Amino acid sequence: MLIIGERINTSRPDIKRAVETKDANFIQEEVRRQKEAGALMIDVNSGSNPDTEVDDMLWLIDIIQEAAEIPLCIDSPNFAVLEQAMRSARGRALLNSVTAEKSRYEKILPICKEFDCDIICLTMDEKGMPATSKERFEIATIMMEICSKYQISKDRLYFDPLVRPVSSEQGQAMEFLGAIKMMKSLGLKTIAGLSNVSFGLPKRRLLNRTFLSMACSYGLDACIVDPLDSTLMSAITASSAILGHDNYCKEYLEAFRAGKLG
Ligand code: THG
Repeated sequence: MLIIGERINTSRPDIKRAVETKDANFIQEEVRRQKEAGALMIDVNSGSNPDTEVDDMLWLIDIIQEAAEIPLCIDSPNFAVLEQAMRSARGRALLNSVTAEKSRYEKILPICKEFDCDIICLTMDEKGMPATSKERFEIATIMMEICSKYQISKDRLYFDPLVRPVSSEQGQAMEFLGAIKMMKSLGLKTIAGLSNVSFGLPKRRLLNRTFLSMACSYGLDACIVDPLDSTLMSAITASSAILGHDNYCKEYLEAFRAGKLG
């Protein structure tokens, strides 16, 4: 499982404050903690203030790269932010994200081609976010065709069927999982930010980790999560053992010995 740390996001008040006061130490500590907890990549989102999004993103990238050797997941709907961020990112960043909306992919896919990077495709189009697994899957196949016109191979793509809160629409979590299953049957890579599932409910972490375990069994390849949630990280390790992805349960046992199973 590719674990992407979600904490560097200006929608979180502590991060917003650190960006406004240019508190580099705070950000760098958050990066080191996520890496230490098992994040393999760091998501960076500075979208809470659109007026300063580009500058904030470039500042964040600089100080994150000063703190740790870890690939970045550049998280913005804004093409100008994505382009400038890709220029500053060391190594190969993951571009988060593009959709099947023409006005967006026309600008963003050429950047992916230029930087030869992996890219997250959100399964939404001009009509918005689809409700069923079938519609999500259909948008994914359309996006695959669009990307192939830009000579971007499907191995570069991670499809995100978009998690919606179970509190407002009870069928949606299963529609999401059904979409993962259909995508995996075509050999596509899948990704999700899980924590939307628990929006509006108490004990969010219980829902997040239960949903993540279920998504693992449907073949989810990557997730954007809080790696400091040790019970969630433990659920990933346990799921991997149960699914037969962990030979001799080596990683499970190592996590246990390191005192990491919560
Ligand atoms: N798909 C893709 N990118 C994404 C998302 C997605 N990027 C943004 C988001 N969703 C994933 N990132 C976050 C970052 C922070 C929070 C949720 C998702 C968040 N944090 C709360 C906090 O820190 O206060 C609470 C977390 C908790 O209760 O555990 O809400 O879906 N491609």
